[in-house]
Amino acid sequence: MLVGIVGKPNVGKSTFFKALTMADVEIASRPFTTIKPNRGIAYVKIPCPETYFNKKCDPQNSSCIKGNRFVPVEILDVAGLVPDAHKGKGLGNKFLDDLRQADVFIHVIDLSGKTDAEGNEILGYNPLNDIKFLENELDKWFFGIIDKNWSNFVRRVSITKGDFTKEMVTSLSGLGIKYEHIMQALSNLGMKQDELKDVKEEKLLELSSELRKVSKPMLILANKADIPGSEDNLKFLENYEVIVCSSDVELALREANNKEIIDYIPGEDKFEIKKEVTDNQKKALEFMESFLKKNQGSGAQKAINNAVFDLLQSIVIFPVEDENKLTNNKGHILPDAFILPKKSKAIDLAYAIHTDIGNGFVRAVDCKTKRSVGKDYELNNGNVIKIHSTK
Ligand SMILES: Nc1nc2c(ncn2[C@@H]2O[C@H](COP(=O)(O)OP(=O)(O)OP(=O)(O)O)[C@@H](O)[C@H]2O)c(=O)[nH]1
Ligand SMILES: [Mg+2]
Repeated sequence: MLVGIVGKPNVGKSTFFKALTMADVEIASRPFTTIKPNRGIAYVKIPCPETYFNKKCDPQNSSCIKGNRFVPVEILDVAGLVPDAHKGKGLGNKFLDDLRQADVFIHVIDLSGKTDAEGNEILGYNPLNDIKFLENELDKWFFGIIDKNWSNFVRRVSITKGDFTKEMVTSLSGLGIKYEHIMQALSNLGMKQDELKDVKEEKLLELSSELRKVSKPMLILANKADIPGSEDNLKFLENYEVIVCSSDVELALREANNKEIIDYIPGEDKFEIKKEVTDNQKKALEFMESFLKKNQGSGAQKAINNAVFDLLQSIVIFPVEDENKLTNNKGHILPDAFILPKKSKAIDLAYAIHTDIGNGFVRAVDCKTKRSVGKDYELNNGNVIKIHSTK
């Protein structure tokens, strides 16, 4: 699973990325600080089943802090996009190709309104402009790729007489477009599959835009909300669901936590001071404390969770090999956490663990209820599952 961070320059994309990954990346108050993409690992947060079972876990592919399991997802931070990027302005939009395989986008905007369309300092900029232009640039990017392939692919289907939609999936797989995305886009546009053959440019633009929306759903991160007056700009964004965030606060808290100045669990709306602090540190911590209280957290953890669990409709499952001890074959308790699509079945988990385990599937056990279940058992977020297999 890949989460892509997009937005105009100088809004805090790399700050958000750094806060989530703690990777050492460049941050500066000027446009185009990031040129080459930053790839890293962020973590979604869910309750760890160790609490339910009253057993201390020993995570192997994830980590656990005080009953909170943090499960890795890949995240990519790219250069800033400016209006008319598709015509080559700024750094152009070629670099978006790094995001072709992204499953979801987090669009970072500057809620404070202190950066213009190109990321230069200004006062009173309406952040609604950020949303409109970015959607347009992403659509043009998608259209550029789809349009380039379209005539070739219409010709190919007319020769092979193959299924148009299936051919389209093959031809667009580079953009991470799946069969169900095409069906969803057609349905949203009220189009039938047969109409695809005769699509003209204007309709193709519409179709590209719809495919962009369904194959890469996007959430809006209203960043820099710690800057006084930012909240006034929320009124411009009423038609959008946004997550209010201060990546700066999240980054400072995680750094203070790493230095053991405070005890902070990402996503919480509070922290504890562990050491004696200077007056300046105290002031900064008090400010951050009030930001967390007011916004139920910094917004950064909420954003990554929302992208993965709400927009992408994912669940986390904990497979174990020993259903009584809840261990793997090395004795690690609740070792792994797998991210799967919502409505996944026991058999899907078996295949996610290993093809052989899937092929040899006999039954599964839901370790919370101790119930034996079949391959069609629909999994729920947080389930702990043992798969019995002949392999
Ligand atoms: N007050 C405040 N400043 C922030 C926040 N997030 C980022 N900044 C500042 O905004 C400036 C730009 O941050 P970056 O993370 O480099 O922005 P970017 O979007 O990656 O910029 P480009 O790579 O140039 O596209 C820096 O001075 C950051 O310290 C925030 O939440 N609050
Ligand atoms: Mg950057």
